[in-house]
Amino acid sequence: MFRSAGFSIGDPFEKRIGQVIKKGLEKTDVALLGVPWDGAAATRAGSRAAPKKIREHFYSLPYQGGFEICDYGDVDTLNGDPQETWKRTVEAVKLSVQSSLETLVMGGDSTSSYCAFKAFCELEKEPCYLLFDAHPDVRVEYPGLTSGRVVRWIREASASSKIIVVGVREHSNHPYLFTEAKKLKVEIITMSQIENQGLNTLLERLLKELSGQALQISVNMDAFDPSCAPGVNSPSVGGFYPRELLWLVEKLCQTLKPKLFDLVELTPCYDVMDMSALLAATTLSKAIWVKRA
Ligand SMILES: [Mn+2]
Repeated sequence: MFRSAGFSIGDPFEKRIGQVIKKGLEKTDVALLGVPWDGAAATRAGSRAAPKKIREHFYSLPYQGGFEICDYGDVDTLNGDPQETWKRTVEAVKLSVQSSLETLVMGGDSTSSYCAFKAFCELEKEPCYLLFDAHPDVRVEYPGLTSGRVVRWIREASASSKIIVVGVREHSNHPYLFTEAKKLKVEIITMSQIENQGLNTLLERLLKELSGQALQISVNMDAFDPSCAPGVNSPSVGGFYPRELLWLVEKLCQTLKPKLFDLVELTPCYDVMDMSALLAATTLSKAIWVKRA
């Protein structure tokens, strides 16, 4: 007589992720972890609401089978206390990576990705960091907290890790940032390069550069074009269309099997009819590579 909350489709042959996902902190194939914190968002705040919003859509996606999934919940973040929040995030991600084959982290601002990387460095020697982002995030200084320095911090956390940022738009970044990236040995692949060379060439290059190494993949939602993902902290036109980046994420994850995947800077209060939230949830689903026989 009653239907469970959140599920309006009653097809008995269908299972949604929300119907099979476990809760708590048990050993699992795929772990889901939220970081509801946006204290470093210098422009459009609101990504603290992202984990809740992404869950809503992620739980409603059809379960494809072949893996166990467990929702570890959200990090107990502290509004106004970045140091303690980051410390807790590092600990939570570390525990999650140790308890699963693959951890999916839902930010939060992009400092969630930095904390995830710090945790990963405690478990793996010089892990690679592949980021999809419109910006290189290597600012030298900035008044107050900003997510615009995250890639610089990642370099500081690991001097020799391979760091690649894909999808950067020249028109949204000052030229000095490209010089800084070079100094930091951060490889930048711009959207114009991708436009010229095509997606297949990009995929081949990334697979070649990253195969056989411990890897974290991060998707900043501003990597997508704002026409498809308006609900982000720092929109930049000329980005990936959903089909392109979903395809790349799926191919990369199936082959490289990253232990850690994060998605950051979805800002639900700037979204239009949840289109960015649904895209975020779908991106996470494409990142799942665990497949049991
Ligand atoms: Mn960005």
